[in-house]
Amino acid sequence: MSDSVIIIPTYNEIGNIETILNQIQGLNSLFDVIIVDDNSPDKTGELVKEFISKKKYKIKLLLIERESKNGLGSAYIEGFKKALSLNYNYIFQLDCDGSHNPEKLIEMKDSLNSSSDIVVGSRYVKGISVLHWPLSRLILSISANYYVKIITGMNLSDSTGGFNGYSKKALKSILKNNISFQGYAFQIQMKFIGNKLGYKIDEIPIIFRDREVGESKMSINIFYEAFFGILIMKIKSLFKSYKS
Ligand SMILES: Nc1nc2c(ncn2[C@@H]2O[C@H](COP(=O)(O)OP(=O)(O)O)[C@@H](O)[C@H]2O)c(=O)[nH]1
Ligand SMILES: [Mg+2]
Repeated sequence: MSDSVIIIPTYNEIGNIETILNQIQGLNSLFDVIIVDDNSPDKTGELVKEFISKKKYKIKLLLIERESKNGLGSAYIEGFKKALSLNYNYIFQLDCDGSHNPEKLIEMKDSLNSSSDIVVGSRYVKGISVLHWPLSRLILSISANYYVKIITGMNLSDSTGGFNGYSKKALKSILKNNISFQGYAFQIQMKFIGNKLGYKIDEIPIIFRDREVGESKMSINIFYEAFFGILIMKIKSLFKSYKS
């Protein structure tokens, strides 16, 4: 067992799951993987089960199966809790769709090991490193990040991204607080609480590529949740203290 684990939520990622696991296994450093699948109609979960039963991978691979599509945030919470119960020191998260290059995990782990408690893979820390996204989606993402910066006061250039890592201590205390969001707001809320609790956040430049296989689960509801939810989260934070 490695001291590090990657949580990967999946919903209809049959065309991507093998590629990402191959990439993770090919890294020079050892990372275990926990997949959280929401009973994907395309049978992503079944394929992972087959990988496990046939021992296709040398890395430790775990599958959490949930009954139905229940949102990214709650999938991550289940994966994070499992990782903490297994006592991993470093817990990472990334999308299954090829947008996040696992090679960056080595640098992210170094950061957690030496100087930070939370590490954020950032598309906007060094200009804009996004490939193949339609201009409309890029503008939305950049505007969202400005909005979050203004509302929350966090000094982060990419708070909506899903390529992040946490030390065991930071993750444990963040999860003691109520994490209520599901989409981009979830990614923001995790960092917001971490920041409130005084954990050191390091941003590492990443190159983000749009998925080539499968479909995005981004929806207008996820956008609304982020837009209004973050505002409410900020107002509530003025009257509450966070548990560490
Ligand atoms: N388990 C689970 N995974 C999800 C859910 N929604 C999205 N995902 C996964 O979360 C990751 C990011 O989702 P994606 O659709 O690529 O969002 P986008 O990158 O914002 O367009 C992918 O690995 C998806 O398969 C969900 O409700 N449940
Ligand atoms: Mg994606």
